[in-house]
Amino acid sequence: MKKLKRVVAIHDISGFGKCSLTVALPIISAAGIETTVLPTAVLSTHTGGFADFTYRDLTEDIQPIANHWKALDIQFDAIYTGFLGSFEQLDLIGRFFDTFKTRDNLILVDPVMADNGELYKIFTPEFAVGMSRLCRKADIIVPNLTEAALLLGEPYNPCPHDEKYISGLLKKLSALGPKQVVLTGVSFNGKELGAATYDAATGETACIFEVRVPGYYHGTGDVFGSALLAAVINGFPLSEAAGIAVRFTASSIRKTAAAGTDIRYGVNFEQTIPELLKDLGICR
Ligand code: PXL
Repeated sequence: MKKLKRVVAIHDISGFGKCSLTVALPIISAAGIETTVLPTAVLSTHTGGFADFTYRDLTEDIQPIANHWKALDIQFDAIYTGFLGSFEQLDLIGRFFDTFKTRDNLILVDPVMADNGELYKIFTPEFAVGMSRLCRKADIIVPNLTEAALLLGEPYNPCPHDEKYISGLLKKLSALGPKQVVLTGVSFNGKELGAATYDAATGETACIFEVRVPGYYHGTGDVFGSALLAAVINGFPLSEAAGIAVRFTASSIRKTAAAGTDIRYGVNFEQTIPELLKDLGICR
């Protein structure tokens, strides 16, 4: 039997409203990858559309947890970060990267902080600058278009875009440090939505689209990032991994729309896991 690959997922736990660790853990585990979790905060719900959510910041626990894992000589094939719970966590996670980065593993940073042209209310503009610094240490980053603009210190341009603009963004983001960039929420015509990829090693850019389902479904960035990482760890090249993640996310959204579920509740990724495993070549 081959040894399992191991990922550490560093995101919050939002108890209700599927996103962050409540999607990363099941999706990555289902793809046959051991998933260690480092929770950055515990909330009653995510912050996107629910009033009065509780918020327990776990900043103080990060370093002791990292120290314990280091003492146990735990190693990771990938480090996957998403929603960070405080400004201080940017530095702590940067240190975590320095401690657990090896020549063979990869760091995937999803710079979760903004969408639709706006920073999430709990973050400040300084957080975006700190996130840009953290992204320099990553091998792969997965920003949406709003996060891409913030990382580059540029104004946000709403959809639709053209190929020249997207390819320019991809290359500028890669120039920050990460060799591979996946931009989400890309659309050239408003009817189809998907992702664009850039691999600095080959100079290749690619775009993958599915028909857009109207409405802003919560947690889709985390569903996408988790499936992308699962595909990369399973050996798929970046553009193919992004295709797998786009199909998985779009199919999960379609099922949620068909069920008429509140868009704040998260998407029906659970019913789409069999399709993901087929796409990954794990099941027939
Ligand atoms: O899906 C991104 C995300 C993760 N975690 C929390 C959030 C959000 C987006 O709003 O609020 C707590």
